[in-house]
Amino acid sequence: MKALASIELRQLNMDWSRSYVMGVVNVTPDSFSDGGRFFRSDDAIVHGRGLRGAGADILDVGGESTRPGAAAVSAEQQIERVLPVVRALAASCTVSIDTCKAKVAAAAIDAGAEIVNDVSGGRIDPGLFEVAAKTDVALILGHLRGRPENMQEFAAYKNVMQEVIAELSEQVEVAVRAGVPREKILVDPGLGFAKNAAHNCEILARLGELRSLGCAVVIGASRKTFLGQLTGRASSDREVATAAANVAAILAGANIARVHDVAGQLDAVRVADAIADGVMP
Ligand code: PMM
Repeated sequence: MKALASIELRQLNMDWSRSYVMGVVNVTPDSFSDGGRFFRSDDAIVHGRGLRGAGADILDVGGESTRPGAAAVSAEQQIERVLPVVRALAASCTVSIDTCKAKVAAAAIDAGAEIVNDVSGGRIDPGLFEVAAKTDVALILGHLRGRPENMQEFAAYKNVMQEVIAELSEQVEVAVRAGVPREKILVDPGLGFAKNAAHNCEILARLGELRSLGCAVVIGASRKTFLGQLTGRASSDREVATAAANVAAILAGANIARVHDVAGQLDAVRVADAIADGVMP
């Protein structure tokens, strides 16, 4: 398979010689996994700096919860929540903006974000492709069917990995036609987004197939519901389960792990990288 092109950002050169860790900074009152603990922007900034200190390569700032059934948040409200946080954190770390909305992406890029992380892969607001094309940011396209408020109604597949790859491939091509450089596009199979626990496990087992798209792969398993279903544990007690999923994902070909507990997951990522180096020539 062709080697992945590196993605060079202002403060980070992702050359894929190792895996990268993206720390989650939710500025929402209702994210399922950190329960709105960082809703005030000052708290979110302190939290983001802590994740950076713990070794995060990227801080993923989001102002809209995408948990199943979550209500949409207007672009204006998202901008009000995330902008001070993006501005403060981008001064010393690579920041991605977690949004499905073009207006929010544009405002966050103005404030210093260098990656747009869209869990809908541009399906909710295709204007996001033009914003990414004009600004030369990196773009993470996630796989989602429907919208966060109704996505679980669409969790039906004959062959989940094949369908995820086909649907992500369509979005990659739309992005390229809109002017986003192919080498700046990353893909994410969207664990939990229109998927049940069995779908998520099959995706993790077959993650290597996603590499056929020629893009770096992002994985977001951290504290998700399916890990609770597998272990019986509450979201605050899923770090071991998260580590297991991250190691499996990295050994199968993931390049970036999106996590809440950077310090803990960094250990798992480093071990997975060493094992991957050991078995891959
Ligand atoms: N999951 C959530 C939010 N953003 N972004 C990417 N790229 N991949 C994911 O799996 C993902 C994401 C939802 O989780 P949270 O509420 O714990 O942030």
